[in-house]
Amino acid sequence: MVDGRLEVKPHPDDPDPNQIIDNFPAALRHRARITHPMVRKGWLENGPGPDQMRGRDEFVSVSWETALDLLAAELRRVRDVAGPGGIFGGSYGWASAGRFHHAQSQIHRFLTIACGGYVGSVTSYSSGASQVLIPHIMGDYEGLTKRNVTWEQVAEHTDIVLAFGGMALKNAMVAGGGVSRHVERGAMQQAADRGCEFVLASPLRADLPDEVGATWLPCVPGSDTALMMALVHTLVVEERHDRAFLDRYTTGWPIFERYLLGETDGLPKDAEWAAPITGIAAADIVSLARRLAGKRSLMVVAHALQRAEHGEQPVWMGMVLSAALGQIGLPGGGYAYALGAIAYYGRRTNDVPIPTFPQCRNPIRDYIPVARIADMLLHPGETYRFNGETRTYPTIKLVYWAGGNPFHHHQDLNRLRQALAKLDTMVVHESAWTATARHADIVLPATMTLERQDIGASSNDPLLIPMHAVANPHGQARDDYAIFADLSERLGAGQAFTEGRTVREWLVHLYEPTRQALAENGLPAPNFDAFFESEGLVLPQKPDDGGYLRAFREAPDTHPLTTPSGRLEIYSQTIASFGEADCPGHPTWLGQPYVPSAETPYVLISNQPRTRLHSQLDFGDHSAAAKHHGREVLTMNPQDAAKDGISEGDILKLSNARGACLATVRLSEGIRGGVVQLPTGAWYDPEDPREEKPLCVHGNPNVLTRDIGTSALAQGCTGQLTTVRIERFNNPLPKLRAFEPPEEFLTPSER
Ligand SMILES: Nc1nc2c(c(=O)[nH]1)N[C@H]1C(S)=C(S)[C@@H](COP(=O)(O)OP(=O)(O)OC[C@H]3O[C@@H](n4cnc5c(=O)[nH]c(N)nc54)[C@H](O)[C@@H]3O)O[C@H]1N2
Ligand SMILES: Nc1nc2c(c(=O)[nH]1)N[C@H]1C(S)=C(S)[C@@H](COP(=O)(O)OP(=O)(O)OC[C@H]3O[C@@H](n4cnc5c(=O)[nH]c(N)nc54)[C@H](O)[C@@H]3O)O[C@H]1N2
Ligand SMILES: [Mo]
Repeated sequence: MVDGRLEVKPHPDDPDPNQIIDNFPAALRHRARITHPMVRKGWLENGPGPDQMRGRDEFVSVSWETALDLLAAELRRVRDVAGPGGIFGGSYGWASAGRFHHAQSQIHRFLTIACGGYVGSVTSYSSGASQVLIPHIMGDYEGLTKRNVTWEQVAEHTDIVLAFGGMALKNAMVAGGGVSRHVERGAMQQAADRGCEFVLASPLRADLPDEVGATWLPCVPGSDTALMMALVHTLVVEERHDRAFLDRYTTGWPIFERYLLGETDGLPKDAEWAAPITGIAAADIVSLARRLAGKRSLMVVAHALQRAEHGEQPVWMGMVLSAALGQIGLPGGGYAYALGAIAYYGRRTNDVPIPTFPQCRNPIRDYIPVARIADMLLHPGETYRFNGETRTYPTIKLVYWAGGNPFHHHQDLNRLRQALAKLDTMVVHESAWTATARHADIVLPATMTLERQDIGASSNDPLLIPMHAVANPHGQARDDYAIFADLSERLGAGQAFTEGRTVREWLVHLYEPTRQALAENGLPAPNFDAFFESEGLVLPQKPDDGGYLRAFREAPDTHPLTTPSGRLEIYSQTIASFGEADCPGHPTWLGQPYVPSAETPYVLISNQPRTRLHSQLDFGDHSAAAKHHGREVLTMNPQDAAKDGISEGDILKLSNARGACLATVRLSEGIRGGVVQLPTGAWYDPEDPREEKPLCVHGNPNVLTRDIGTSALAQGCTGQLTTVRIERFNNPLPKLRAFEPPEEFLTPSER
């Protein structure tokens, strides 16, 4: 703190600091922060039950005592009438960097210990399709993303990088648990200086940094599988594919090859076939295939590609392309799925455990694939397919959220509002008035990272960071831990939840396994106090050994993959056995799900925001500075704009059958024609919340996206792409209220 004002600085050793941290100073005491426990008026007056007023009602400020008494009684009621299986505690979200105050761990531990469990969720919004697919076809998902080709290897060994969806520097600014050094720009620059060629297949040129001088293939969104097939087709017909690799390390190639060559369906997947689908000239595809062959090539597939309908296909086909090139398992070569998407990829892994708050084993075995929440609430008791099983949606009475923002992460927000109306009760811990908080019945103000002590750590970053409280809690905000401790007390499980420890005592306790492992390895192992007073502790890391793919390449018989065949599965017997309707048994072009029409002529990309982490601190200075008239900025190609009579800076209305939002427009030659891009993260701000499909006046793309799974195999989120209509908005600009606690929210003393 300097003169009472918070100053934030990057780590002194960071070669390429990010500016997202500039959101902190203004956010700390912003009026969007929640100051008191609040209860929705209708819930307070009428008690729990389905209510269309959720998100449309007023709030009443209550004391902590009252809020916790009401909530404990409601949790007891739900547990008694529905059992813990009536509570949804999936509570998906990134929360904050500290490992003790990690909200997901806190809420899961609380629900397990004090409520007897909860219905949870599996997989993530990040990689819902690949997390289910990869174990069937390659093996361990974590190992593939976190212990595979590193930036060090790229800098030193790679000859050609083909990145589908790119490796945008904006994305590697962040990592769960924190990141001490941003190495991505330097590593790519070093590779380029050495002569490594970079090729970007993406509708957005900014998906690779200018420094690497990439060849840009501005492909049609959703068409990557076809592009990859045409590359492999070219390799095969020109006999440039690595037959020996395919024979030794893969299974099912002959089945796939027949499909590829058109022997099964009469349709060769060649460059001529792919050109109109992908928007990339056949000659360019053929030339690229030739440049890839016989070199240390690295295929990168961004998470984004699988956050779309049929999202499994490009991930699987990316593996097949890499296998056909024969470089998997070599330094700097093969398949680096999701490299660059988050700063904990492409790094070495730590060789000692990092602190983890124990969640305890949830006795309720029921769960949903995380992105199916609205389906679950709208269709209790109905069946759905997931990873080869037919499952039944549970009947949920109460939803409890801490550390996530479904009004950021979920698709088709107007449908989500309908789903939430079905609940008896919705509880949210939040530090700010997100739309999720506004749709809750009980809102409990939570502290921010800057207001509490913690330990920052990530399994792929060597720096263990003491996190000191630099400010007092805002208003009456409390730590999630303190809230859950008091609730546990009321539910007769106080001691079991806290184990009698204060926050400081927990930090000491959680630090101990790391300290012990350091001591056992004969390394400096400072006690907790010494660590906490230090600038941070550098942890030992495993060698850059290429992980399980390297081991498999070197000795496939003694280090088989964990797939059923022990090999890379180009054809998966397991997936085929689930049935064609779930997912075909090998990568297949299933058609383009995002076809522009007269009604919705543009394909919308809603990707990760450059100026913030998801929706977090959207009210901070750095995020605010990038908006225009307070609205999120849409990027559009100048030719498209001219055709539609749109000029730079205009206010636009984006709409489709699901909803509508406003945005301002920036014109750029760096985006493919027919495609527009609006980042995620602007807070949902309905012009008239009473309407069924109100206009979001701020620019949240999830009012437009479709709430449907990637496939019946993985049921992943499909938020990245949709189709929209765009027109100039000529009405007076509606007022922004996303960051205003409406007057009704004020306590009598504040009025
Ligand atoms: N259209 C579209 N949608 C997408 C995506 C996309 O590409 N396109 N991407 C998806 C992806 S990859 C992801 S990971 C999700 C991200 O979705 P989320 O992780 O849900 O998004 P965040 O904004 O990080 O939400 C975290 C919330 O937790 C709160 N919080 C932070 N720390 C604490 C704490 O200590 N305690 C409590 N109680 N609260 C805290 C923050 O204020 C914030 O509101 O979005 C997904 N949604
Ligand atoms: N600054 C910042 N960084 C972040 C995050 C954040 O919120 N802010 N979130 C983090 C999280 S949780 C995650 S999971 C990762 C997500 O990592 P990704 O999902 O990979 O990131 P996105 O930015 O959503 O998408 C990357 C790019 O893919 C391109 N793309 C979209 N659709 C297609 C397609 O069909 N084909 C091709 N070839 N390209 C396509 C888009 O142009 C987009 O810019 O990012 C992480 N990094
Ligand atoms: Mo994510």
